[in-house]
Amino acid sequence: MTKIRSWLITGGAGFIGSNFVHYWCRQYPNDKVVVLDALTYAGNRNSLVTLEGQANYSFVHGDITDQSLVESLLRDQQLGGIVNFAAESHVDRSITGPDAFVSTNIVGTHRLLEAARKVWLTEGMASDHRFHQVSTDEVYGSLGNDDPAFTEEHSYQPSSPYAASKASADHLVRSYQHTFGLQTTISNCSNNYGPYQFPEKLIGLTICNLVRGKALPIYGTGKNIRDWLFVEDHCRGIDRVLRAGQSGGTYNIGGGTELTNIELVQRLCDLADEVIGASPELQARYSESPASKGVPCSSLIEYVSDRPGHDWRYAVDISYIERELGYRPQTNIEQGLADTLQWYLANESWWLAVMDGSYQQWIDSQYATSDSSLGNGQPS
Ligand code: NAD
Ligand code: TDX
Repeated sequence: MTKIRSWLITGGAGFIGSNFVHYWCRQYPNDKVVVLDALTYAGNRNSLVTLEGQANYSFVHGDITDQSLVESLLRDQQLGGIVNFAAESHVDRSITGPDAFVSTNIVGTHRLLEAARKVWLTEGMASDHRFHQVSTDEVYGSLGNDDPAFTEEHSYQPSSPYAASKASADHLVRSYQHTFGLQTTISNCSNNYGPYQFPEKLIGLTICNLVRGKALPIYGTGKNIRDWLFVEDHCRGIDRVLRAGQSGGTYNIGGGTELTNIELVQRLCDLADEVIGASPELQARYSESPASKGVPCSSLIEYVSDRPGHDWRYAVDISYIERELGYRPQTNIEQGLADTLQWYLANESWWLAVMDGSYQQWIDSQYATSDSSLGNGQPS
């Protein structure tokens, strides 16, 4: 069991990071939490606004590639743990602009490791310390329909620049544990969904588009499969790893619900038809939604060109973390989707504010330049 009570949470203004900061401050109100975030397009300080002013919480606007900043935070604030959520996280963006992925995901992780090594090991500040890397199942590559789910022993076969950058970071983390004795853990999780997700990923995008009567783009055949994990379950999983995981350990965290993309979008459409259809207040607020006009939201579904190199299927085997640390997801997909839809319906000001002009331009450019010759990512 860890004795660490003071944490640097990098990328804490992003989707999973902000959910984790709320979770941690609720669970462990006496712990010190310092958030370091560069506030890229995906970072939003508003997601943490309810914590502002709390004695044990502080926010630092800065970059994880700034090693001297990280060193002084660890030293001056006497921080014994780092949980690294900071990343460029969207696969589509890694295809159009991989440089930022190399800089933040690889170089940034390396700078954090160096800062931790210097302050905790060389200067000897923290004999009990922990560097936790939040990683992804995408490092393992793509599965066929009948393949067994990814275990921790699965070889690394990343397909996209995003996945390759996360794989590199994982290797660096392991090398610092093996070579220098830094106490590290890694968790590789499946697709998260829930509140505060920037609406460029499938679930957030689908909800924000269907309430505005905008197209719901489905890449390729829509038959690619993802394993969906409610973000609060992910936070619980990381909690287990931080408190009881072995240094040098890797833990897969999955949600246990595999769906094709089209099944998932259809479920969200059906749910929105029901929820908005039953509420005159929501119909007035979201008057452009088909659900407000008695038309199914699924009428907005549009099949578009596939993502280049699109991984076919992800599925995570959670038996190791279940056996070792007692982790199990607690939120089933019905409840998780219903809660997520309710959150976006109630927080329109949050997602309208994050979807600024530059984001909309980027989305528009994706569809203007999509190339149908790139294949549908089905396994051969
Ligand atoms: P996100 O894109 O929503 O948030 C990333 C955060 O990192 C933002 O707040 C951003 O401002 C910050 N950031 C980016 N570059 C930075 C830099 N150089 N210095 C400091 N801060 C920086 O991402 P997310 O979906 O919350 O993902 C969090 C982590 O979980 C990432 O490491 C991602 O690879 C991993 N992950 C995400 C998912 C998922 O489904 N979203 C699944 C598996 C793993
Ligand atoms: O508009 C869309 N239409 C569509 O069909 C979008 C945005 C996505 N998709 C498809 C592509 C994927 O098969 O939906 C699936 C999910 O796509 P994303 O939400 O972009 O997630 P994915 O590419 O699976 O990667 C996610 O999970 C692993 C996160 O973005 C990563 O950060 C994480 O590591």
